Amino acid sequence: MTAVDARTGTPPTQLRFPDGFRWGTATAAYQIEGAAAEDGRTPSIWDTFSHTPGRVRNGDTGDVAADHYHRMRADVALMKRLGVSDYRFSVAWPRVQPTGRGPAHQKGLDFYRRLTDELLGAGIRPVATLYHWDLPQELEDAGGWPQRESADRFARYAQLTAEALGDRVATWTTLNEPWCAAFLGYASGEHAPGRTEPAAALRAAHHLNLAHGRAVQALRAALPPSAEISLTLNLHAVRPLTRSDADRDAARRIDALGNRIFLDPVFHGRLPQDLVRDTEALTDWSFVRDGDLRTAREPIDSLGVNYYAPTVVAAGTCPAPSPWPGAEAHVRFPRLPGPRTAMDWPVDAEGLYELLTGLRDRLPDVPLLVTENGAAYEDHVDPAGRVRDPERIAYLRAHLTAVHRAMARGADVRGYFLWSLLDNFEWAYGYGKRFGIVHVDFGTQRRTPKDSARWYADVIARGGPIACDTPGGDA
Ligand code: IFM
Repeated sequence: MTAVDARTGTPPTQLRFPDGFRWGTATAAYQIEGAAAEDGRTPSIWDTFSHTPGRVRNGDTGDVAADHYHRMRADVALMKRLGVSDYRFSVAWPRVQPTGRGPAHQKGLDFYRRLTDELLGAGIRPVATLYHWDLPQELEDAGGWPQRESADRFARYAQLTAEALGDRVATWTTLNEPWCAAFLGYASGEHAPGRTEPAAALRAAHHLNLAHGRAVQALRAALPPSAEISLTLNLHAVRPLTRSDADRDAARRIDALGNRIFLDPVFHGRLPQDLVRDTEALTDWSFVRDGDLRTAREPIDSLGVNYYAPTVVAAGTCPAPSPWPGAEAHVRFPRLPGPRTAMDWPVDAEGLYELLTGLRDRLPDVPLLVTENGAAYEDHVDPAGRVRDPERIAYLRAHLTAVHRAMARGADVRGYFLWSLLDNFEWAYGYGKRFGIVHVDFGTQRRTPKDSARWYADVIARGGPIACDTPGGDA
């Protein structure tokens, strides 16, 4: 941390977020819980995928993960020490409704009853996500998200979960990052279930929107009127490489496939017409039935935004299969110079500012939560038992500064959830990428708070970080 601003020579600015701003951490069930076959849990698409040779680096699976299922109390105690006000976790569908059909499974629900009791006892508000990618394998065997039935099944699961936990969970998110579920899962095949069927991916996206709307209806019926219902999207901060018409058209295509394919149905009850045109060689969209878009537009109380890096787009081509059905012949994603995280993602806090101020303009009446933001770096416990992660602190400081700046310009951001509390199973990358502010030794399950954990606790205690020197980064 600098004593004076490098450019102006003035003392650093202490940013203050408003009272009541929600300071949280986030995780997801398959990434941390482990206990994959315990207490009646059945396999999800991620169990199948991770056990398929060649799908996940190093053959890693979520069988044990961070063993949170057995260490939940200690993990909540860690969060209490951080001082977070909120904890965003996901409920494992195959734990609470094994096979995705039939009645609720009480033993599975009991884990989330214990977790939420523990959180409430620690003064932490539980924020439950219903779907963070663990579709019961039986539902994939029946066709998965490209099949309409999955939306019906999801609504029923939402109802069962809300009936069980609605007395203690006030904030609910239907889906996490449906873009990843649809396009990494069914178009590029990088994620479970690993299919490379671009037309099916577009069907999946529609059925995820429908599932969201049906789940909102089920949640409203099961929860008290005070419940907050939300959806989390990994919106793309799309930037054309240049202002040329060709690059701008490439950016338009990615904005349609990455953002408006969800925003337009959910907030306006319509499909983007340019998307329909762009994808006409793949589908006529006749799977969209009367009333579906009205259902998808069921009102919600806030929008969750996950942001890691911007998406810079130019006219060109990209190799298929890609997560961009119908766009491969029109777009490329140039690699820009500058700092990168261990995921090889650029560090660019300006993208978060652009995203939040863009949403202020696109959806002026919708409160926002930053439901994920964070970075992976190569972390090690040093001989003194300390994990020094200055790059992560710089990343977080820059992004929080961007959030603060967006709020000062009218973006209605109500909270920030750092991804992630713990090092965890980073999907197709396995355990090689560490996003946690708490280091996990996956051999011993020992937890070591990193320097960033202490830094975040300090930020929460002060109500904000020291601003970084430059708007877009921490140079
Ligand atoms: O780990 C993931 C998380 O599950 C969803 N959002 C992005 C994170 C980092 O890749």
